Amino acid sequence: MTEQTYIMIKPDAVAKGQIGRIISRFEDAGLRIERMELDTLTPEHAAKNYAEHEGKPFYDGLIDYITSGPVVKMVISGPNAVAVSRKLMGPTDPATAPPGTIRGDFGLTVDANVIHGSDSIESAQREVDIFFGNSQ
Ligand code: DAT
Ligand code: MG
Repeated sequence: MTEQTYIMIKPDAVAKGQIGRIISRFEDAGLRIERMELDTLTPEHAAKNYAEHEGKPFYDGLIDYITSGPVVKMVISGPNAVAVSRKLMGPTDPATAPPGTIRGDFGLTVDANVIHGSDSIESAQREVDIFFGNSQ
């Protein structure tokens, strides 16, 4: 089933010049880029995106990091786009993400883990609306 998902290349990867190679992973898999924008997140947008993590020990650092420089915001679509994107990204911590995954190949530590991708169809709809919708 064709789905949409929200993908965001994080500030560390943008700063390291990895945008093109990361986008290629999605295109190589056959997924389609529907929307794309380079942008620096406001603390308000960052807080909305990461509301589920509020109160956790890493939350303040996560908000500081994700607003620290430009990110690439994307809407990506295709069959099973949510699950396929999560598979291409790999596990949350680049230290344990296998080679061949985006986090395994382009990152080192969990606090700067290269990329965000929605974890469910519901999250994807919410996140596309936060970053590309009228409520932006
Ligand atoms: P994911 O991004 O794989 O969905 P998550 O939703 O559990 O992972 O966490 C959101 C982000 O928060 C994650 O991409 C990086 C950061 N994070 C998670 N756990 C962390 C930790 N133990 N220390 C530092 N940052 C962490
Ligand atoms: Mg998550």
